[in-house]
Amino acid sequence: MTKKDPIRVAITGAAGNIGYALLFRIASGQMFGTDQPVALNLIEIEPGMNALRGVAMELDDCAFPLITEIVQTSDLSVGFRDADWALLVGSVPRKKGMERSDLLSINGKIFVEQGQAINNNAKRTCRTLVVGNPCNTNCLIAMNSAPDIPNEQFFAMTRLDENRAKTQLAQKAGVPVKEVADLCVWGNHSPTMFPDFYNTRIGRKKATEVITDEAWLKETFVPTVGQRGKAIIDARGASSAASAANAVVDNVRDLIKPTHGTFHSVCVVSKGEYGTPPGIITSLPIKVDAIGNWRVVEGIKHNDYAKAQIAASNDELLEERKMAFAGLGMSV
Ligand code: NAX
Repeated sequence: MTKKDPIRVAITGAAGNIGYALLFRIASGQMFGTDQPVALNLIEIEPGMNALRGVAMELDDCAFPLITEIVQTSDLSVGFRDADWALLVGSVPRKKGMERSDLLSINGKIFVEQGQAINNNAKRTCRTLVVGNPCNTNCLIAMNSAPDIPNEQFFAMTRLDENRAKTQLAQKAGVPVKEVADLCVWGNHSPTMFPDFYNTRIGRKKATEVITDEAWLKETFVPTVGQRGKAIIDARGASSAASAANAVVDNVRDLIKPTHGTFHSVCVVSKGEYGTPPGIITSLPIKVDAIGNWRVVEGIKHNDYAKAQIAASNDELLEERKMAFAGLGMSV
């Protein structure tokens, strides 16, 4: 067997809650495969560096056979150097008294710097997945700040929303979650997202043939998925971490191997598919072919209700772009 070169993965916010749940899964081979060596570039801001040292010590103490190197840094040019993947998890949370426009522009600045650092230091083939919120707009800003890297290599995460939605439908239908497929969450990773139950399959049937209570689907299922993050904070006193890390693993794994028989929700740059505004980062149904190229699944039909839901979420993304770009002096 030939020895594989390591995949270099840069992770921001590496000492945070999601980082702590994510690193060990990458290091154990769950993201790239159990025969794929991995080098980790762990990036934190200066106040997080001590905690990061502790996390790196724990990674050492696992003696993971796949790990070839662990870099710890607050210097973005070191952190993104030669990266094959950039997982942008760290961001500034919304604090009391902060307007949404403030949050967008504070994070906007971070993602300008990170996009530029990816552009100047990572491999040309580097793929970037943005998790830190507001993830769609942060991804758009990073993408626009990295002109030498193709736009198609930038993604933001709605996979956690897809996973949440699948489980809600499976529990309602009383079937194992693996029976639920073709569930695309459309739009923004925010409460306006639309988990499209009309085109979802449960087993061999349409979800709406298995769960015939359309009022429950519209009035309970859709808001439950949209508000799930808040429900977890209310119950746990902390935001989703292990499930978010799990979604990052699912998302990357399903972008590097061919998709068979279904599709997944990924936020990608719109080319106007399904009437979405071109140029924004919006969640669409994505399939990956045998040579690793992704494409938007065609031919999905939406009724007027679904169209209105998707349009409202994309309008919110246009508004976010307007606010963030105004704060950064960027133009569309
Ligand atoms: P934490 O506050 O636990 O950790 C964030 C870490 O990022 C901290 O260690 C902080 O020092 C670091 N950080 C902040 N700014 C940074 C920068 N400029 N460069 C490098 N590191 C930086 O948050 P955590 O629970 O890990 O969540 C991280 C982000 O994920 C948040 O923005 C959160 O809103 C977002 N989420 C996104 C989800 C999604 O589905 N897209 C779901 C889960 C989560 O809510």
